[in-house]
Amino acid sequence: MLSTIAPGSPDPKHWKVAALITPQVNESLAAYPPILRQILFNRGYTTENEARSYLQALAPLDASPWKMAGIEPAVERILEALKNAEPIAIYGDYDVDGVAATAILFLTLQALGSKVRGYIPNRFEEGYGLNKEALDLLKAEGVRLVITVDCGIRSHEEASYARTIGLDLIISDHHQPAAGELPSALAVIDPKQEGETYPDKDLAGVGLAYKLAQAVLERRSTETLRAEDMLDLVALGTVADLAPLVGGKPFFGSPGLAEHTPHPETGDLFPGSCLRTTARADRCKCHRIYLGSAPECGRQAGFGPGGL
Ligand SMILES: [Mn+2]
Repeated sequence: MLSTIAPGSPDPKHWKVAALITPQVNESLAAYPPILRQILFNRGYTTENEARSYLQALAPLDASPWKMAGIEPAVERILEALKNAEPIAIYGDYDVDGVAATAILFLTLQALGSKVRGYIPNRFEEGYGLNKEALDLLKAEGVRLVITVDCGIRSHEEASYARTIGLDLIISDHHQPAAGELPSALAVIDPKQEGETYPDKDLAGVGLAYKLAQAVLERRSTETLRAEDMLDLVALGTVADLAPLVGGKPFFGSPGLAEHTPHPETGDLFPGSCLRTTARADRCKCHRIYLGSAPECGRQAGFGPGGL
């Protein structure tokens, strides 16, 4: 009863207590100490196999990029652009997830010999997401294919506009689509779209960019870059975006942090060389990314001129 709370006293706490492990799961996780069993259960790991691959940070077997809706037509179009040497733009976002996602596809397409550029909209002048002026600018530069990362799923009007000015658009975004129709794009990759059966619905924008890069590199490999070389960027974007570290993400996080491949080439791409900061912070842990590299990267990205 509200009247029982003295004026000025803090609101009473409302604890949300997670469900207790079921006897059946308790039995199948018997190899682990009780407290770990309960934590595993709370995170959705209910069998010995699932628990082991989670704890060992292995990639889940069912996480092939080809299981994602939109990947196949997206890869087809990217390969066509590579074959015809068409200029490609990666249209990102100014937050850490968006910048890291842009860097992943930039590095991938650059390694495959593409004329690729990153585009990060200016936080203050352009705001979040696709905008028509930026699309006009890219078109005027000769870009034929625009790939969004971490944005675009609600840009219905801009997607139609891209079509009218002759730009092909691939949307990759992890945000919730609006009810009803998806934007009209050549391909839409979003684990939250209706009918999507891909198991990990909580990938950050950078996780989706990685999945797309992985699929492209499976079809057109190069000696200069492996998808796994970019796991540090996946770790950075995932942790910064507070995406839950379940599903395929421990796999992203663990080798990414352990290998920590520097990407000096991305340093020149983004304002303040924010991604160099990440490369320097070797042997870092999630909390060091979250409290160290990510805020620095976030502070520096998005304050530069739109377009980069
Ligand atoms: Mn994001």
